[in-house]
Amino acid sequence: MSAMYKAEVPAYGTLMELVAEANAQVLANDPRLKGSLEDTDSLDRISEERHGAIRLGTSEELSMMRRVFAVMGMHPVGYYDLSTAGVPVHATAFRPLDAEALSRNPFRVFTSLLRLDLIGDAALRAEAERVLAARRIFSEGAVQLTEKAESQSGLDRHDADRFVGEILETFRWHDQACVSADLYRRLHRQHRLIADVVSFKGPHINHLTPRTLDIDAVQERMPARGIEPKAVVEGPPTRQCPILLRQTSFKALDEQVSFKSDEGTWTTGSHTARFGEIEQRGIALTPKGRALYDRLLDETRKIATPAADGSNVAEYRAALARQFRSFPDTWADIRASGLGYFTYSLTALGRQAHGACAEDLDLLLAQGFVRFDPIVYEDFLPVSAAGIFQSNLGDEAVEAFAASPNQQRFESALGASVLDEFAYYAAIEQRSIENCLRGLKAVGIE
Ligand code: OOG
Ligand code: NI
Repeated sequence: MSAMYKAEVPAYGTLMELVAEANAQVLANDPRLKGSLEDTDSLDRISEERHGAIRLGTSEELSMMRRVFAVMGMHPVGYYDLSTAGVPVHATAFRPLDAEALSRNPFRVFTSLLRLDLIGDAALRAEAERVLAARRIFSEGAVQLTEKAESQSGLDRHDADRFVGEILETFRWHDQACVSADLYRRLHRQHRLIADVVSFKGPHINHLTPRTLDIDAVQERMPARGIEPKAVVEGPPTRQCPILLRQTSFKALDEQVSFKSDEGTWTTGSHTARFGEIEQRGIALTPKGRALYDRLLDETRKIATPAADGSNVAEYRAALARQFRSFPDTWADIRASGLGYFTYSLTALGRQAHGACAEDLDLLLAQGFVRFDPIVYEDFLPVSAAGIFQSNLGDEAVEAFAASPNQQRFESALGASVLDEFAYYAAIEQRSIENCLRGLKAVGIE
């Protein structure tokens, strides 16, 4: 998919080069970071994609997509409602779940489902529904191999290769629209995103996102390489202890497409959908930490809401930095205030310790028997996601829909429930604590 996307969107290839350069520079300047990444991540894959995104039109497409991702060990985590931000979709992210699976495949797909129920114009809604109902986004082969994987719990090497080839077709770009220029225009006038989802044969991957070790550097260097970044980096400000997720993108490109007229002739037009993004991840926050994050971000945006034209970037950045001074910025403080999730493990000392009280974690930490490390946030942020959507849907003002999250409806379309991300991180933390305590008991500490 990466190779396909680079070939289709050359600016994305340039972004990948920029990321690789910036990452190499960070590693050259910081041998300690390099050492720790060597221990925990595969360094040779450091600059590779960590996520991508697609937008689906119907519940049938979403539930089939869930089955397809399940074949690849990717499962729906989290529910994101973007209606309040003026984007008529709700979403989840498909991703591997446990640490081992994530280290083999750290790739996620942010998957949105269009909400035609938020569209006021009933006639247009019916027309869009009709177009969507007629399309098939999966090849016969993809469906057959998915069924085969389900019935025999997996695929052999040969079938797995065929499966990847078939599924890749679903994510491919089609420059021939399946609607007329007139219908495209009407959908577009209703909302650009509706035109993007309804007008084409399939849910083209709309961006891929490599991991960067220095998002500020890449953001700054984009213009010199001829790519136009969105106005601001989404998420928390630059910090000593990174939290959650920071992301930015280059603006979607105008691409040539063609529309079919009733007489069967093709007319040329253009469509803006595809872009490139970069991300940098930090610690997963507890509900308390997340509430603090949401409050500080909200206060920042009351002072300065980032304007699409970049006119108040300096003001927004200053407000963000100022507000986030109230978010503790050492791992010890973040832990002590119960704001973040950590894994705990026995130190060399702990592995041979005698005479400690094995129930008091704080004491064990103070005695140097146990250490703690931040758990990386593997999910997404609705306000940031809305910012990424917006900057790639054009710069005109957006109407906000009334808040109408509907997780139940999303899950019924999906045909499964989504995993609660907080429960997921809490369980990893809890398991690590239990392992530590068991380890201490094993060396005779009660
Ligand atoms: C998805 C935007 C959300 C992210 O990184 O938060 C996203 C889209 O534009 O379809 O990918
Ligand atoms: Ni993204």
